[in-house]
Amino acid sequence: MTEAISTGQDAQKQAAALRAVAEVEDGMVVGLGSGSTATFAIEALAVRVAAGLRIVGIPTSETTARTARRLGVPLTDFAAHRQVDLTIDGADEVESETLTLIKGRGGALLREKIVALASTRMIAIVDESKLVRRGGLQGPLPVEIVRFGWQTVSDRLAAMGYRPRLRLDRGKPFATDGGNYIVDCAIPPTADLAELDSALRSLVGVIATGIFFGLASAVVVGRARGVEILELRPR
Ligand code: A5P
Repeated sequence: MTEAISTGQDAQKQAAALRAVAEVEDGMVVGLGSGSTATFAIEALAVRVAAGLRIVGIPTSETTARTARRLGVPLTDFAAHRQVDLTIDGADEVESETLTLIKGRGGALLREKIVALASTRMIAIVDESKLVRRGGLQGPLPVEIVRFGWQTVSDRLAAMGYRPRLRLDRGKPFATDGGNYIVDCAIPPTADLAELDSALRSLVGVIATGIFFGLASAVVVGRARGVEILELRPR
């Protein structure tokens, strides 16, 4: 029997996931995030479901839907449930002061945002390496764009100075679950993320950006010595 070796980072992801899953209550509609940290949450949820917890999940990607089905977490969709009680999802970066998230480097983006927007609460779960002072500077900002004329959308982003690069998968354009493309952009270090999100979304052909502004109600951070919960301080 082989056993996966849990790295320190994985242990932190798993600890954050377990803490967030403790917030799930009987009868909830739960948004199921995408990525390695969210997978730990689905696994923890599956254990609770096997023990009798009654919930239904709305997956944020086809990969997540497959994982949930394999583990026995019942799924639903927006046709049956318009409102999600609690979404638990990972993030690529978390601004520790504002709880603004950068997401989408794993390729699930638009669906994650739709589920987050439909959620009463969203808990982001991360290991401590994801915490930053300013978001969008540790890596590119994913921007989901339509396929038709993507070159022209990309040209306009380039003219605005964002140095877009079409994301590739084995030499071909990477397609999201919705069949769209992603361009990874470089953003200026001084950019106001809320304004940038709005400016990018105003371009015809841009569908969504990886800036999740005002969506996380809390962030659970797995740290070497346990978990920390970040919530916005009242202004
Ligand atoms: C998926 O595209 C992303 O938004 C993920 O939430 C993000 O990439 C975090 O993934 P990990 O938990 O694997 O780091």
